[in-house]
Order: sequence, then C-alpha cells, then structure tokens
Amino acid sequence: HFLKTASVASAAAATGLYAGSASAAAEFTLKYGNNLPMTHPMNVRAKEMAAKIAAESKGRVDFQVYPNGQLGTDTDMLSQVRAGAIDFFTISPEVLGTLVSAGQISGVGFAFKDYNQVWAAMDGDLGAYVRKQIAATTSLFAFERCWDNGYRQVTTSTRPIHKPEDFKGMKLRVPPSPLATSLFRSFDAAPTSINFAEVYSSLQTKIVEGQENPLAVISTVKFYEVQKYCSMTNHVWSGFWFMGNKKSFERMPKELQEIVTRNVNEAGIKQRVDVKALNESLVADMKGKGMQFNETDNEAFRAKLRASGFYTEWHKKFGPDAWAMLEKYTGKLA
Ligand code: X2X
Repeated sequence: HFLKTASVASAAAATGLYAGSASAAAEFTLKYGNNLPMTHPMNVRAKEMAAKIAAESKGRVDFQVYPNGQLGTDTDMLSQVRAGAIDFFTISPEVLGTLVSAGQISGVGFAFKDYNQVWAAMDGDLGAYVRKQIAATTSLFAFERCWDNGYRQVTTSTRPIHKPEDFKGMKLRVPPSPLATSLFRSFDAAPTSINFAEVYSSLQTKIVEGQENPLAVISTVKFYEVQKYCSMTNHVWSGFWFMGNKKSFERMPKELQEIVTRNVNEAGIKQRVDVKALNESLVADMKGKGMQFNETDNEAFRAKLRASGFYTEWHKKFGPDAWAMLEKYTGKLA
C-alpha cells in the first residue's frame, strides 16, 4: 500500500496532477476527474480544496484532481465513477441526463432568467429532487452545492445567430445530452453529440461549424482560435453536479466523510463566484482575440420553443410534479 501510494503521488506530481498531499501516510486516496482545463475556476478551486482536505484530515485523505479529461471522455468518466474506478466526477445536468433523465431538468432552454432563480432552485427543492433521483436510481450521490458552468452562448465559424431562423441546418456540436439535442432540433439546427475532449478538433476540421458553452469554457479552452462569432443567446444555464461513488465514499469513517463533504460544498460556493465574475469579464478579452459578439432577443427564441412543442414535450417527459417544481422558480414557461 505504501509503495502504491508513493508511486501514485510521484506519478501525480510528474503529470501535473494536484494531490492534496503527496503523503505516503494517506489512508484514503480519492480520485476526482473533470473535463476542464487546469486554468478554469473549477480546477483552481479543486486544487485549493484538495490541500484543505489533506490538512484537515492530517494527511489521512489524499484528494487527487485529474483535470482536462486526463482520465478519458465524459462518457468514460461517468462509467468509471459508477464502477468505483474513480471516486468523483463533475458532470453537467445536460450530460447527467444520459443516466438520470430527471437530472437534466435544470437545463431546459431559457428557463432561469438570472442567477437568483438558478441558486434558489438548485439550492432549493429542484436540486433536492435531482439529488434524490440520482441516489434512488444509481450507485452515485451528488453533493448538495452544485458547481457553476454558466449561461451557454453559441459560437460559430460561419455566421452569427441573431434570430431562431439563423439556426436552420447549422451543424452544431452539443454535449451528449437528450435535452440539448432536442433543444437545437427545435430550432431546426443539425445538432451533433460530441464528447467535450473532441470539440476543439471537430471545430478546427469543420466537422461542425459551431458549439455552445459559457464564456469561461470558450476562453479557457481557446475556442476563439477556431471560432469567429459569439452570439450571446444565454439559452441554457449549465452547472456541474459534484458526483461521488457512494460505496467508495462510505468506506471512509464518518469524520473523514464530513471533512470531504464540507470542503466540496465550500469550494463549490467559491467556484460559483469565480465563474460568474469570469463569464462577465471575458467579452472584451475575446473581442481582442478577434471574436465578433452580438446580443440576441430571448423572447423570439422562447416563442419558437413554445411553437415547436419543445416545452410541451419536456413537460410530459419530466412529469407534472417535476415541471411544477421547475416553474415554481422560473415562472410559467409555456
Ligand atoms: O461538454 C460541454 O460542453 C461542457 C464542458 O459544458 C460540459 O461538461 C457540459
């Protein structure tokens, strides 16, 4: 066990991974994977969190952060965490929908008007409902405080999006998510599910002409190098559920579970502040890198979703109780 821990720690150090402690004394080595660059607030806060967990557990817990898809694609990491091969994975509600359909309810198009509505819902009954569905139907659990991804914007190499009709026939990459695919089909686009790790090359080789993500992602992954237009559609608020493998987590004594839980939730709250500030600061920066920005009128897009039956379809899929819970925070959507 000593040699294994030491070798993992030195391998971690060698490949720039963040270990809370490279200590050989760690009783529990926990692996956390995500798909974002090390410079994204997700990993800045995760590194800080890992160090706090090591310190507060007096080296008993070595929380290792594997950023940037180092452990594989989202689909890979989701199956790894389900099997217990890794301990934690941050997954957006849209992608969670491939495993727990109800998990994507917070990703309904144009649902949350602002962050007050987002956190009232995610820290309130809607978030509690999603976490209950996760626990009831999978080997996983989600920590209480959802982390932030941000409001998603559309970037393309071909043309800006001003009105819903501009989406017609557009080859747009979306995350592997039934809801995201349905949303852009409702705009008559041609959505293609591609794992995040392959998005940059798919844009570069023009397999797809566009993608949609919050500015913090667009910037840290440098999509501005292969995209020309950014249309500020704010079409979906996206987060990251910090998911854990229940059996692995419960192998730790209660006092260590408490240290990890408290630090994950505290880091999530700090990460939310970072991501919102970053998303609000990047337009000028990316204009400087050559991207052309335009604003859009949400109402025209919402009207199209109503007319296309998108809201009616997902009201049926999620069921009346869950939909009523969503509209408790968003107001009537259709
Ligand atoms: O895959 C994406 O677009 C990303 C990074 O936003 C998610 O993880 C959903």
